[in-house]
Amino acid sequence: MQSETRRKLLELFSQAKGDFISGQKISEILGCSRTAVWKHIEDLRKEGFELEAVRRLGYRITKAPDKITANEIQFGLQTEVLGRHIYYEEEVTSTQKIAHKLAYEGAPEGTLVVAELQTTGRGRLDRTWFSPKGTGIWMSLILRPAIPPQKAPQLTLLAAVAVAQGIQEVTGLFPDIKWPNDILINGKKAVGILTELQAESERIHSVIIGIGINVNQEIEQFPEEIQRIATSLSLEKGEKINRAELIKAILLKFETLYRQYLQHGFLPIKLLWEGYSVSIGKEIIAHTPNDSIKGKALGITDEGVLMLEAADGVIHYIHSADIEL
Ligand code: BT5
Repeated sequence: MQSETRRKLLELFSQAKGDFISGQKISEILGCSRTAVWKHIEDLRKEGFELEAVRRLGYRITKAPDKITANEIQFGLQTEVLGRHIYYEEEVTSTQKIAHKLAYEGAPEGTLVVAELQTTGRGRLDRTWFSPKGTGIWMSLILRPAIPPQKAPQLTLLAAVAVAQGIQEVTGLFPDIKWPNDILINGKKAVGILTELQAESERIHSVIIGIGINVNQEIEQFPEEIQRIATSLSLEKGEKINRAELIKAILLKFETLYRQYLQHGFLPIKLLWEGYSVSIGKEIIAHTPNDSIKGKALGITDEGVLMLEAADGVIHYIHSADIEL
């Protein structure tokens, strides 16, 4: 099916919100014959959509497939900017890499790169991010905010809140955020976020927000070295979760928070972030590339920097570290 026709058809079903649409109406809107409509419906079935067909009433979608192609994500997506351009691949090295290239070539704000499998998914400091096929969400979002480069880390925290809110809405689970970029469920890591910049000294060209979410993995699907620290949403929830639904929810939360941020600054985001934080008020150890500092996490500054009070009363301002709880 031509992608434009398919997009229109999915849009129609999306607007119908689960109600039937008559074959007649579909053929009028798509500008094709009833036989062609029937063929399009068969194509959707082959792609994994479940459709009900009832004489005189028409067709309705009863279940969307657990795929995360542009169509599945855009089907019912309520955002205006985020995810309006989607670049989907079955297999990539890293969605970050592709997003960097697209951003450099001028891709518009909100462009989303998403893949079923990453062969060399990466974390911070060139660490590996395990991204097995078909079980998780591996995506990178291109933003072009008019903010100074030093404020970009705030967007990591904003992303964490958006993902936490999205997870909470779709699964009912209660996520915790571990500063700066991990989301934990019941103490285990389910999400990692990686923020990268294309910038000059004073000006951001683009921010690439990489989000990795373990959605439907079983525990054996994690490499042994992370089985004790990692989890997936389905393991915690006890049932499989539709990935496209989760992406849509996260994009909508993200867009709302991002608008607030651009209009009112970081403070509203900070307050929401604190509501999810597990580290604040606790004794923690911050491992930085040169040092490990033990102390009490007092909170984050208005810039998103972690404040740590060491035993000698000195307050350390931590811009980037791994936190041990
Ligand atoms: C992160 O790094 O947590 C950021 C991860 C970002 C991944 C996304 S996926 C889409 C986009 N494309 C990419 O290539 N990356 C982004 P960090 O805080 O450095 O944590 C990395 C550490 O988490 C590793 O050293 C492992 O210990 C652990 N880890 C690796 N894969 C994991 C997984 N799937 N689930 C939980 N923990 C994992």
